[in-house]
Amino acid sequence: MKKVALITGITGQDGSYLTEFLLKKKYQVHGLVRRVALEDENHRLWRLRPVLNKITLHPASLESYASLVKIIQKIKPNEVYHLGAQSYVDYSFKDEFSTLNTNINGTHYILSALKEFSPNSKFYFAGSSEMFGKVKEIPQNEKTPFYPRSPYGVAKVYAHWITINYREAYDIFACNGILFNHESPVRGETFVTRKIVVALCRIKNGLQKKLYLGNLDAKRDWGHAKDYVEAMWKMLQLKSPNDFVISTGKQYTVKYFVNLVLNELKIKYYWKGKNLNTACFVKGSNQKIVSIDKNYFRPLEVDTLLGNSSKARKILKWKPKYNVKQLVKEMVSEELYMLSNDKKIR
Ligand code: F7E
Repeated sequence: MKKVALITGITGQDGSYLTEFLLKKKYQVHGLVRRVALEDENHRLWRLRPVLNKITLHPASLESYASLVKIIQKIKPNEVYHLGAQSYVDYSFKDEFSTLNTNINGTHYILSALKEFSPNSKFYFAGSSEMFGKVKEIPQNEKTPFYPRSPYGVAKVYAHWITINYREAYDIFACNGILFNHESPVRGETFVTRKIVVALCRIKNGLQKKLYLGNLDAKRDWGHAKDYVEAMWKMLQLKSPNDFVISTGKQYTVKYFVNLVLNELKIKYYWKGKNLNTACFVKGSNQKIVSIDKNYFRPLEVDTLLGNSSKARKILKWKPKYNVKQLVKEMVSEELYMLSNDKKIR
C-alpha cells in the first residue's frame, strides 16, 4: 500500500520540491490549496505543472477548521507536512492580524483535526530561524532561546510550542523543523535571493536598468530547498518525534550574495558610498546597477542568522549537498534559461 501524504502550502517552493521527492518515494500525494488556485492554474500552480496529473489537490483554507477536518477525515494521511503560511516577513508587519491568524490558527486547526480524526498521522511543522530573531547565541541550535522580531516570527514561535504541546499532551507524532533560509530557482520573487538573481539577469540581458535593495548587511545562512525537504521527510521516518535545526552552518551578507551573482554573470563591478548611498557600478561603463531604497528596510531587522544543525546531522544523517556557490550557479543558469526562452509564467 502506498503511503499517503498531505501537504499544506503545496503550491510554494518547498511544497513543489517535497511533492517531487515524495512521488519518487512512491507516496500518494495530496495537497491542500485555496479554491482560487484551482481556478487559476497558470499563475498559482506553475510550480506543480510537471506533476499535476500525479497528485490530488483539495480546495480548503487554513482559516477554516471545517474544511481541514473534511480532508483529513477523507484521506487519513500517514504523514502531514504543514508548510502553508503567510511567509513574507516584511509583509507580516503590514498585515499582522492575518499573518497571526493564518500562521497560528492554521497550525492549531490541523493539529486539533489530527487529534480528533487521524491521531496516527505523523505531523511536520515548518518552523523557521526567524524565531531566533535577535539572536541569543551564535550559532543557533535547538536549545537557543527564541526572540522573534516580526509578527511572522511571533506566530512561528506559537505554532512551534503548540506542536510540542500536542506531542506531549496527546501523543501525536509531531516534529518541528527549524529551517534556516532556503532558496532555489523557484523561490518567490520577493525574497531577497531570487529578487537579486532575477534583476541582475535581466540587467545582464539589457531588460532592466537597476536593482533596489534594503539592508545589505543582514547575514543569512542560505541553503537549497531541495536539500531541506529531504530533512522534513527524514524527521517523519524517526521512531520518535523530535525537533531539528536545518541549516548549512555558513552565513553571508546580502551584499556578498549580490557579489556572487555578479561574478556568476561575469559582470565586473565595484561598490561605492556608505549607508543609504551605497551603490554598485559596472566597471568601465560606470552604470549604477544596485542602489539602496529605504522602503525595503523593515521596522525591525534580524541582523544575523547562523544555524548549528549537528543534531540533524547526527540523528537524521542529514547534511546539505549544495553550498551557496552551487545554489547561485543553479539559480542564475535557470533564470537565464527562462529569459532566453521568454517563459513569462513561472
Ligand atoms: O530577506 C534583507 C532583509 O525576505 C533576507 C522567509 O522564507 O527565511 C525567509 O525570511 C534578508 C533580510 O528572507 C531586501 O531585510 C535586503 O534581512 O529573503 P528575505 P527572510 O526575511 O530572512 C525565513 C527562514 C523564513 O521562515 C521566511 O518565511 O534580506 N533584504 N534588501 C531584503 N529582503 C527582501 N525581501 N527584499 C529586499 O529588497
